[in-house]
This record gives sequence, structure tokens and C-alpha cells, in this order.
Amino acid sequence: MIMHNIVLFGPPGAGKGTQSQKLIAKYHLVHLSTGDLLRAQIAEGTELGLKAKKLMDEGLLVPDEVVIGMIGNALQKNKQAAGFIFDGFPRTVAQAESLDRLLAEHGTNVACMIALEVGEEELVKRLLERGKTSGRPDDQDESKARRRVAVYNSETAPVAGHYARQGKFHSLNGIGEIESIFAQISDLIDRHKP
Ligand code: B4P
Repeated sequence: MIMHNIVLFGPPGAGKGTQSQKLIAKYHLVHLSTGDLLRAQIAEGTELGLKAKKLMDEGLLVPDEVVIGMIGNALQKNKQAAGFIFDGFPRTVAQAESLDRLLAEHGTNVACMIALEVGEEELVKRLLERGKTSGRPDDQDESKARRRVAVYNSETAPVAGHYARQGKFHSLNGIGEIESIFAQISDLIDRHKP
């Protein structure tokens, strides 16, 4: 039975992927990163991957129905999981509404959303730094990094209100030592155990 579901939230480069790796080792939850799932489709050269690549390389969001479909499949495949860390999803209010509905179909819900707050200059710096080694086209130039932040501000930021209205929104400063941020996230997760 899927029980303990955490949404890790924040702008591109805020540290969601970095913290997710540490959290799955500690809590044995299944990590669902829509960015990673999409990049796997690109690597396999699927039709979905080809369409997604064009949008991702430009720093734009992939259509809701594509990512919602991927998450629905992943939930179906992991019915025995203790819970999930959702990383980079939901990124629109429509995705959040779909996530709530999909989890309800499995008799569960989001326990809490944890947002990592980082300002635009630091985000751009981190993304360009990662771009030196990641090979990710969306990390390669400043104008794309800034477009991703702008897309976050217009399309993704309202998702915080969706979970705030459910009393599930928590926000942390995402600037600081990775271990210290991890300790603060762990504390929030422990306080929201079902
Ligand atoms: P994602 O793969 O989700 O990636 P992200 O936003 O770049 O990164 P994240 O916040 O995880 O950063 P990380 O920890 O690595 O999205 C990529 C694209 O996929 C999107 O633009 C979109 O096109 C598409 N997509 C994905 N999901 C979608 C959805 N649901 N709907 C529609 N489209 C979707 O950190 C970045 C860097 O910072 C790293 O190099 C790290 O080392 C560094 N860092 C982390 N924490 C730090 C700290 N505390 N101090 C200093 N540096 C730190």
C-alpha cells in the first residue's frame, strides 16, 4: 500500500534532484523525477522522447498529458511501494490536480510539499556550472536558464498555493550546505509520517 508521498518543489537548479538522491537512500521511497523519465525517453529515441526533447532543450514545459501519463504508469508499476518522492512534478496546477486524483485512486495522498527557495542569480549560476559536465542542452546557456526560471515563475509557482490550501506546503532556504538542507527536509518528512 502506497502510504508516504512527498513532493519536492522549487525552481530549476534549486536542488530537488540532489536532495532526492539522499532522501531515497534514507527513507526507501521510490524516486519519481519527470525530468529523468523524459530524459530516459530521449535516450531510447522514442516518439515521445523526440517531441519532449525539442521543448526541454528550449527550457519549456512538456505537455501536461504526457507527464501525467508517465506518472500514472509509474504508480501502477510501483503499487507495493512504501511511498514516493515526486521530484519536478507537479509543475502546473493541472498536474497537481491529476496527481491528487491518481493517488486517491490508490487510496493515498500527498503528505507534504517541501519547497526549496533559491533566488534567480544563484539558480542560473548552478545550472551553468552543471552544464559544464552534465551534457544537458538546457543547462548550456544563460538565456535558456533564465527562460526556465521565468517558466517556473509563471506556470509552476502557483502549484504552491494548491498545496498551501490543503495545509501541506512547507518552504526552506535552498541556499546553504547540502547536508544542512537535507537535515531540515528530513525533519519535515519525519513530522509528516502517516
Ligand atoms: P528537471 O530534470 O526536473 O530538472 P531541474 O529543474 O534542472 O533540476 P533540480 O532542481 O533537480 O536541480 P539539481 O538538484 O540537479 O527538469 C528538466 C526539464 O524537463 C524541464 O525544464 C522541462 O522541460 C521538463 N520537465 C520535467 N518535469 C516536467 C513536468 N512535470 N512537466 C513539464 N515538463 C517537465 O541541482 C542543480 C545544480 O545545483 C546541481 O549541479 C547541484 O550540484 C547544485 N546544487 C544543488 N544543491 C546545492 C546547494 N545546496 N548548494 C550549491 N549547489 C547546489
